[in-house]
Amino acid sequence: MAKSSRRARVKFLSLAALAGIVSAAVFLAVAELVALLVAREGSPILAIGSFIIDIVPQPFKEFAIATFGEYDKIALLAGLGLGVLVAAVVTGIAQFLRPPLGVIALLIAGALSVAAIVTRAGATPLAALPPIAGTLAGCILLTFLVSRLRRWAALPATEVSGEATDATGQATDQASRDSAAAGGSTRVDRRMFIRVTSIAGASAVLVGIGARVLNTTTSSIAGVRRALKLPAPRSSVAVPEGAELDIEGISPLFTPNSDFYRVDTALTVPSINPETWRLVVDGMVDQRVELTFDDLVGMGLDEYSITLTCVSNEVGGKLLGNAKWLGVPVREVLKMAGVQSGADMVLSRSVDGFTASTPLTSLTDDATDAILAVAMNGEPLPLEHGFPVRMVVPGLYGYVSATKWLTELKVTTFDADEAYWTPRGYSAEAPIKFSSRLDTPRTGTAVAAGPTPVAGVAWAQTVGIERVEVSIDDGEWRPATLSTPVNDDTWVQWFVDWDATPGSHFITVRAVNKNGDLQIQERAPIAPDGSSGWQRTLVQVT
Ligand SMILES: Nc1nc2c(c(=O)[nH]1)N[C@H]1C(S)=C(S)[C@@H](COP(=O)(O)O)O[C@H]1N2
Ligand SMILES: [Mo]
Repeated sequence: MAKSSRRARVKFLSLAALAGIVSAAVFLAVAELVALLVAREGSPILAIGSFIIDIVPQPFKEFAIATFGEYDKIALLAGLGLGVLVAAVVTGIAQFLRPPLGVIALLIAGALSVAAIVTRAGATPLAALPPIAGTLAGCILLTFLVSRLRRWAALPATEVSGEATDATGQATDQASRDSAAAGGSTRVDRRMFIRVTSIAGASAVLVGIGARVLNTTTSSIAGVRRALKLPAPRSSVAVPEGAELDIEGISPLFTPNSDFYRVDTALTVPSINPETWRLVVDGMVDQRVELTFDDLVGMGLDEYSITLTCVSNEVGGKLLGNAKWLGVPVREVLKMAGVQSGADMVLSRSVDGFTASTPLTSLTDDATDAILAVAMNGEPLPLEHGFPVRMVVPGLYGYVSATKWLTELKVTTFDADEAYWTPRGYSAEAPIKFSSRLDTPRTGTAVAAGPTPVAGVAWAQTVGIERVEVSIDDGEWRPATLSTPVNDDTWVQWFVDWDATPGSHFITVRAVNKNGDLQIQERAPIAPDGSSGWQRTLVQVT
C-alpha cells in the first residue's frame, strides 16, 4: 500500500508543480500582453531584472561581467527564469497541500512586480496594470487547476474557504467531496485539469513570447532612427597617412559599431523618439535651458575621434573601442545656461535613471573635446549606444562621463550629488589609467615559428601615447613602431617584429604617455577606479 500511495503522491505533487508553472507562465504572458497594449515598460520580468541589476552587490556584478562578459544580461535573465521556475513549482505544491498558500505567493509576486515596475525611472502609473492583470489571471488559473487536482486526488477540501469558490463557481466543498466519491466526476476533474493545463500552458508560451518579441521589435524607434537625417557636419576627422597599420589580428583604428563593446545597466534598450526628446540643463545655472534634438544639432555638428574605455576593462581586456562621433561640445550648452560659481560637477542623467558624475572642468575646459554625441561612425547613434544623444568625454571612464540616452545635465557639486556607481563601490571621479594591449598573437592560438608581428593598441586619452615597449621572455624592452596618431584622444596601434622560436614565450607590453609617465606596473583590480598593470601573455610557438 505504502508504495502505490507514495507513487500517487509523487504524481499529484508533480501535477501540482505543473499547475504552478503554468499559472506562473499565464501570469507572465498576460502581463506581457497587457504591457504591449497599454504600457511597454510594464513587463514584470524586465522590471525585476532591472531591480536586481541595481541592487546586487558590486563583487557579484564584477563576477558576472568577468564570467559572462557581454552576455551578463542573458545570464541574468536565465537565472531569473530559473528562479521563477522554482518559485512556480513551490507555489503549485503549496496551493495543492495548503490552499490558498499558492495564491498568496502569487499575490506577493504580483505586489513585488508592481513595486519593481512603478519605481523605475520614467514609469507611468499605467505600468502597474500589466502585473496586476497578470496576477489576477495567474491566481484564477491556479485556484481552478489545483481545485480540480485536489478533487481528482480525492483530497478532502480543507477548512480553507478559498476552496469553496473556484473560478467557475461550479463546485462547493460539499459537492466536491460528493463528486470525488463518485468515480465519474474524478474522471471529469482529471480531464478538465489536463485540458486546461495544456491549453493554458501552450497559449501562455505563444502569447508571452509573441508579446515580448513584439514589444522589443516593434519599438518603432529603430525605424525612426533609420529615417533620421542629420545635418552635414562642419568638420570631419582628419585621418593622417599611416594612422592604420595593416597587420592581421590588430584592432581596427575605428571599431565598427557592430563590434563596439556595450556596457550598461539597461536590461532593455530605451526607446526615445528624437521628436519628443529634450535635454534639460538645470541645477546651479543662471537659467534653466531646455533643448530639442533640432535645437542641439542646429548648433552645428563637428566630428571627433575619441576612444571610449570602461572602468571594468581588465588588463588586456576588450571593454574599449574607438569611434568617430558627431556632436556638439558640452561647454557650449553649459554656456547657454550659465554655470554658477561653486559648482564642481555635472550629474548627467539617462532616461533609464542611470547617472554619471563628471568634474565640471572636464566639460568646460576648452582643450577637452567633451561632447553631446548624436552619431557614431557615420550613422545616428545605434539604439544600444545611446540614441538619440549621449555624452562622450575624452580621458574619463564611461561610468563617470559617457551617459547614454541622455536627458538631463544637472550642474551641482560632488558634495551634494552622487552618481549611480558611487554608492556601489566605484570612485566618484575616475580618469582613465592609460594602458596598452596586445592584440596579436593571442594566448591559445598556435603561432608558427619564424617572423611574427607582435601588435596591439595603446591609449592615453587627452595626453597621448609617446612610446610603447615590448619585452619577450622578460628580456630587454624593445620600442614598438607606432601608427601615426589621429589625435591624443584616440588610441594608437603599435607593433614590433619578432622572430618566434619554438617553445613557450612571455610577451609583455607597456606604454609611456606624452607626459613621460610609465604605465603603472602594479596590478590593481577594476574597482574602485580602474585596473592597472602590464599585460603579460604566454604564447606557444610550434
Ligand atoms: N544610460 C547609461 N549610460 C551609460 C551606462 C549605463 O549603464 N547607462 N554605462 C556607462 C559605462 S560604464 C560605459 S563604459 C559606457 C559604455 O558605452 P557603450 O556601451 O556605448 O560602449 O557607457 C556609459 N553610459
Ligand atoms: Mo564602464
